[in-house]
Amino acid sequence: MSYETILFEINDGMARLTLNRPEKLNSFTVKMHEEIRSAFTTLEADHSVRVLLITGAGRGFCAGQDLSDVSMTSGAQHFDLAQTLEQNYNPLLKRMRALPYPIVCAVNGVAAGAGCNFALAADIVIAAKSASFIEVFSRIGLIPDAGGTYVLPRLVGTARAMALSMLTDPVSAQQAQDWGMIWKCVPDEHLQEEVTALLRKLRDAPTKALGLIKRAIYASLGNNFETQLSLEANLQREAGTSADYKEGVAAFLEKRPAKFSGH
Ligand code: LHQ
Repeated sequence: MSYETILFEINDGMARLTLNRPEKLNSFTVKMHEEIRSAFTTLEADHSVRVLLITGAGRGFCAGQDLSDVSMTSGAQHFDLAQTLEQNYNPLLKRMRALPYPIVCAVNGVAAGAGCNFALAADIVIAAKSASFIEVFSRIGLIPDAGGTYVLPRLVGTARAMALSMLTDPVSAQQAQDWGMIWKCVPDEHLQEEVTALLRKLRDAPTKALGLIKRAIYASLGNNFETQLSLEANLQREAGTSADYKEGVAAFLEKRPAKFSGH
């Protein structure tokens, strides 16, 4: 299928979704949401995929909601923003959580508003040194959405989450790395090669285990210790029945590199 606002391809177990409205810093429109939905439907049906990359075309990653897209932001007095979130953003964030393999976000430039929180919803975030993260919402009288008020305090603590949301100061990629808001930041000229290496490593990993790790770690944010220990036991039971567990142990004992199938 060909798209107008995104690029989407699946190759060799690796899926790549590129937000592609560079002249508007890849801000979200209704059309872009429709196309992302369609890409996710493809991803959910294609069991060959073992890792997803999300990135942006051009100098920005994503400037959040396109404020000129009247179908979502109309100046009409009674336009219901909750409806826009329930229809477009929230289902996307839930689908990202539910994908049973890692999502890497390569933040190539500014990530603002819903674009910032969309990036932070990925499982591993790597950013170019020149990129920045801005919880820009209160500049236009809104609160952080797209999961921001959930994920941000968990990543950086309430003090920073509060100030970033109220003051809307940009966070540099370096600062984001130092605060533990993202996995790492790399020099701009190394982003592509670092991302390619990361994607290959994740693609060749025991995918089933990575999917279970994702479930366990996200569940831990809402669980108490006892519940989490039980969950670990259950998920480990599942991991222990995988072909990749057998292969991992055999490869260790035979002193050879493991060749994981993802099953
Ligand atoms: C844009 C945008 C943009 C349209 C840059 N829209 N054109 C959810 C539910 C429903 C409604 C409301 O919101 C939400 C969630 C949200 O995401 S709310 C937050 C929406 N986003 C923003 O408020 C960010 C607006 N953008 C900016 O503040 C700046 O563009 C940043 C700081 C991201 C980057 O600044 P610069 O690097 O100086 O770039 P620029 O401002 O010159 O932008 C380049 C072009 O992109 C420019 O167009 P032009 O035709 O003048 O070249 C901008 O108008 C356009 N653009 N963001 N969100």
